Amino acid sequence: MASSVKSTYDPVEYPKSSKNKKPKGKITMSGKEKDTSYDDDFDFVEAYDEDPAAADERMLPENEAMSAISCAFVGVGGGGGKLAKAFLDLGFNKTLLVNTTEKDQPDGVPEEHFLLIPGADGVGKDVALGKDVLSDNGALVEDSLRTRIGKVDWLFVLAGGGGGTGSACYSIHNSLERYLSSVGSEGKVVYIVTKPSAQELLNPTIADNSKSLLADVVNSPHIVIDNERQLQLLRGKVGMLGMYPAANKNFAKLIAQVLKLAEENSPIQTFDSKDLEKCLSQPGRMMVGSTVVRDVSSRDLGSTLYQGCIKSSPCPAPSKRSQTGVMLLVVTPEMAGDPDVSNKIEAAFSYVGGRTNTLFSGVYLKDRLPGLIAISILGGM
Ligand SMILES: Nc1nc2c(ncn2[C@@H]2O[C@H](COP(=O)(O)OP(=O)(O)OP(=O)(O)O)[C@@H](O)[C@H]2O)c(=O)[nH]1
Ligand SMILES: [Mg+2]
Repeated sequence: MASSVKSTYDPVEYPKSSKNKKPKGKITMSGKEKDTSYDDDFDFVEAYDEDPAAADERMLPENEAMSAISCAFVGVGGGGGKLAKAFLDLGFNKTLLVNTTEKDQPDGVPEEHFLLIPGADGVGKDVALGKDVLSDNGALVEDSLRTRIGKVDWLFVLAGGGGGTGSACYSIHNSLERYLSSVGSEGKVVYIVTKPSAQELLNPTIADNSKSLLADVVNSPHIVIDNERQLQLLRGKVGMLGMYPAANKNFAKLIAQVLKLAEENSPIQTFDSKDLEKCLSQPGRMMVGSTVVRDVSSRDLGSTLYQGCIKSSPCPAPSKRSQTGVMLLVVTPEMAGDPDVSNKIEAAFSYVGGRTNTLFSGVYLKDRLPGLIAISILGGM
């Protein structure tokens, strides 16, 4: 029945002059008239016999990207929307872009993925106004998630810190949680928020907005993307114009890879969906990073992998000892078959294990790789 719940915001179409027309038979759930010429004693059987309620045509198609957990992405504000688009581009169809204006929306996103919050045409970096507008429309957001996303377990909320809309995203937190529990979800809301570049932080409004967002999400599971770090990693590799799209795409691919690997089986060591959920539900900040090591004969492979993931991560470096740590390695069958490399991989896990309270690890085989690939997540910081 959930799919027949009508949005309170839908214009209700009342049938014209239906007042005086009394239906002859009984009207069934599908609105069709039913023959009532026989006894009523057994009419209950047909109550269970209805065609399933027609799927809501606004329901977004299922995700095509492989993932160990059922999830959706909600981008709030301009930057959040662009980040969300990067996930949509990878096949996460359960993606919704929420904004207070139609103007700063990324191109190439079909209309059904947009949710325009009425009441203000943008909030012009005013986070207090952003919070008012968003929280006034909490029910609209909640309702749209139910009708367009349907049932998922995990909700990733993406927002650019610094602006007025994205920085206000936590004001709909209760609505998001209500939506999740109303669909019987077993996951949580995970925030992915950006920190403005050094140049942008010189502006006090941007700095304050960003600070307020970071304070809002501090006790929720969240990932901070440091735009300064990210831009520095990409400077010289892509032009100004392509900087954010390239950065967003890289980040989305990194997260998508984690979601996918947790779905795959490994003949060596599997990081499964329960492990992933354990990490994602850890309150506090998460850091995600990856690296590739071409020379696997390196003596201190453990520190090379761990430090490499931290150094090339778009997230700020780990601030303290993490509660949970994940080390996923993707190796070629040759590497896995080499006893020397295998020993070093074991040592690498102990190295990371010594730096986190609970270590989750996985080793996956792939045929053609540029080297040994490591993806690490440190959580609960
Ligand atoms: N990583 C990343 N960060 C972005 C991107 N676009 C914007 N940002 C960052 O997000 C910050 C906030 O900008 P917006 O998201 O456009 O602001 P907004 O949430 O729409 O807020 P208002 O326009 O004031 O309503 C910027 O200062 C940038 O630091 C993007 O595509 N990727
Ligand atoms: Mg904006």
